Amino acid sequence: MDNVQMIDTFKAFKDFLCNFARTHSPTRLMSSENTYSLSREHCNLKYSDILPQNVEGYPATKEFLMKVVDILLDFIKSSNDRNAKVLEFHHPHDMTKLLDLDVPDTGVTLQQLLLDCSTTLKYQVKTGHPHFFNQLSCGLDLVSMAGEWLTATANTNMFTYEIAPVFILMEHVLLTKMREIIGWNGGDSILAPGGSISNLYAFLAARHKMFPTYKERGLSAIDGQLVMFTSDQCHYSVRSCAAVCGLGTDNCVMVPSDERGRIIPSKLEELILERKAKGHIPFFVNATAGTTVIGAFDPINELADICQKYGCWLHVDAAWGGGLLLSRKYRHPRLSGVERADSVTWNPHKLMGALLQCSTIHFKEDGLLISCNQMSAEYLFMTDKLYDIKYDTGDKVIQCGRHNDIFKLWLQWRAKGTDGFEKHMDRLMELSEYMVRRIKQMPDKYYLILEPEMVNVCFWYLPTRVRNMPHGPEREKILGEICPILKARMMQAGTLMVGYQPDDRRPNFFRNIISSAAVTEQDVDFLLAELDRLGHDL
Ligand code: HLD
Repeated sequence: MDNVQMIDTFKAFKDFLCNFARTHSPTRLMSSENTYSLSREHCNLKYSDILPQNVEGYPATKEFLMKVVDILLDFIKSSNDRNAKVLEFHHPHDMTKLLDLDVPDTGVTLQQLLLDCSTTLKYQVKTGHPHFFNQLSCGLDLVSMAGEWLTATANTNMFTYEIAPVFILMEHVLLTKMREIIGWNGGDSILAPGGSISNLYAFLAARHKMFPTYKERGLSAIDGQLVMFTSDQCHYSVRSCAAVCGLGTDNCVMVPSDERGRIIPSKLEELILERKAKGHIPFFVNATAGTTVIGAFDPINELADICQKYGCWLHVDAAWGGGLLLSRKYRHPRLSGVERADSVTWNPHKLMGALLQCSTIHFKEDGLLISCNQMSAEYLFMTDKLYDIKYDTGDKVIQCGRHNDIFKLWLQWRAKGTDGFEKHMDRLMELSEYMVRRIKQMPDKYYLILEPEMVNVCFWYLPTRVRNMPHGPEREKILGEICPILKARMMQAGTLMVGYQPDDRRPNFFRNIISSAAVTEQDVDFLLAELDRLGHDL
């Protein structure tokens, strides 16, 4: 065999292997897999054949990444296809068998990685599907997603201006704008990994403001028992501040709420006085703007009066309801008085539809974040840098590394404009009002639990057998038992996802969330018809 023959034989063998790999892959699960096949030239390549390891590897790098993009585009397409399922449910035990999750000693080919990517998305719940109503963060805003793609590619840490100059300036501009929308001039803000951590930042700043030496002296800086107050409907992260920060959850006082889920201000005052009488130090009140389950808004002005009277810090947890600050129609009375707060949590990844995750915490007073959290690590936050070091935001936080959560929000805001966000907020509220109207038009099939203040629509589905029963505790018990069964049917059918939970007043009920730009009136009609189709015989 001469050299040419040998090369030909080798090429033929390589082609055979290539085709074999394409058709016999153990995770060959996508019917459209061939679309994701690399060219013959590249199908046996591995990570080391592309950039950065192989400086000649740009053509293969490009082909590989373009195929990844094809996989992502197909996922986006099917997320927006109302005939496609929201999910393909398998129990963990069965799902494990469908996947090859092993991380091998010897790495796999790029071709296998493409199959891995497509298999991963095949079994992922499509949270951007118009029939996904399950979480406060629903939907897939494609401009924000484009931003996230760019963020991933830029792959930078947000602690210093020197490695993230553009993104740091974007944070500065956008957070200033958000504070203006709250109603403040000046102040300070930071993006945090989620609403819970944002609330923790508020707690830390409040304690620092009242006891500036706590940072150095710890517990000995406080002569007495600190107490915080929040409603019994608040997000659990508020209580977790008391556990994490040394108060103990017994010193996070849960104030009763009214039948609409709003804190009762007179009860708050009573409880503050009760604790003061014991010699405790009330210092922090949390108002929730948009409770997680019911979507209730605490009366901020009334709480601000009480905080003023007793010298407490007022924090507004508007992680959920904050988006409504952008709507002239719905902002008042829900968020009236928010400008009187000392701090505000506001998550653009919820109602505003920014990609997960994007959570902001704002302070009326500038300088607190830095003096509270600064540790002055000399290897990162040198004070003799070439630029104004106030742009090194990393020392304002208790984390070190910070993910870039700003670009996706900035790009989305550029696309929509503030007006576009206002229209978006109004549309979500109108769709929720539409859902409430439809529910009221079908009293035999649906029971509205309360008039919503937000896009949380809480209701029971009434199967045929309970339709003639008078509504009372006995029927509520049956309806509560039905929720998990109906939810299981939804997930097994794969056509719909709506959440359910009990609360302290009633057994399980459904909580529908409309926070996706994909949802239309027809989708609301589909949701109600599908619940009936799946649940009438329960
Ligand atoms: O704490 C919660 C956060 C989110 C979210 O970011 O989507 C609770 C929920 O959602 C929820 O859907 O109950």
